[in-house]
Amino acid sequence: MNQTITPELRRWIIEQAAAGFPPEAVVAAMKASGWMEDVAAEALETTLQAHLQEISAGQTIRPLPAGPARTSGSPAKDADAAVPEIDLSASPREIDLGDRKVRVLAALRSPRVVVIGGLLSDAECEGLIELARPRLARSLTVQTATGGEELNPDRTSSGTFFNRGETALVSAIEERIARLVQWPVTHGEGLQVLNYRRGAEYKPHYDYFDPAEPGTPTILKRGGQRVGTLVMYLNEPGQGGGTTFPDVGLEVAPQRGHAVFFSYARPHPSTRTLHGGAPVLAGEKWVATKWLRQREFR
Ligand code: PD2
Ligand code: ZN
Repeated sequence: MNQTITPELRRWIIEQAAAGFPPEAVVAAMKASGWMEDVAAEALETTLQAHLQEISAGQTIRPLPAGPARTSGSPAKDADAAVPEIDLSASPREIDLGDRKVRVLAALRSPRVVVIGGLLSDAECEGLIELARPRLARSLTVQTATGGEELNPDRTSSGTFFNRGETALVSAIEERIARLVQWPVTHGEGLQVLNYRRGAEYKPHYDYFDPAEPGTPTILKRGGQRVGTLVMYLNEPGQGGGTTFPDVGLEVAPQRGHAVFFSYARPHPSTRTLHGGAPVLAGEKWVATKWLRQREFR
């Protein structure tokens, strides 16, 4: 079957989303009418991404809620669909963040991935590692079944969290990130620093909280969903340790001071933001991760 996105299908997808149907329901309806699931998910994602771009470019005034129907009185720009975003509208090679100029090394539209060079100086990378080293503990992940935390065998790194603004260095980095991704400092979780030894990895996962898990509503009370991630490389492993995006066959090489940013407007695999930390084959790997929430994270 030739499965192309016709204007009629595009209109239908937008209507479904505008009526408040969740992405899973739209994909299920497309599957029921003969679409293959991955093709349907991709059609949904590209259509909604393009529609959001049109809205922000002022080409249409039609609001488009992604997920639950809008409650009256909420702002015209759909808060649920808003995501952190690096401004690439002028195809910049370099972005001046005030205290530092960074380079745009590569960008992908779907999934939204941007690779940034020179976000952190060598001294900042060293500084974060030395702050984190004495407080490393085996990494926990948020347990969506309960909202608590658990040791996760898929994640063999050690790590620690900093409070937002915990030191002047942490604060300067957080403010630079906020300017880069145009998202308030207050909407970010505390920086997490991770250390992977040889053989350690972080198996592919999504960073958003699974809406189907019973613990998710509790987690979402604090700042809503995660909508974006910035992974910053603090050193260079001898070999391995790239950040992979299996859905699109992308691997970002860990280079000191560089960062990979990705965003996800919906907590759904159609965002194609499945990603992992490939095993470290030689040496060790240090990263700092900033997760961005929909709303203020207190
Ligand atoms: O260290 C990484 O490359 C990595 C990969 C996947 C980090 C994260 N996820 C994360 O911190 O969420
Ligand atoms: Zn991750």
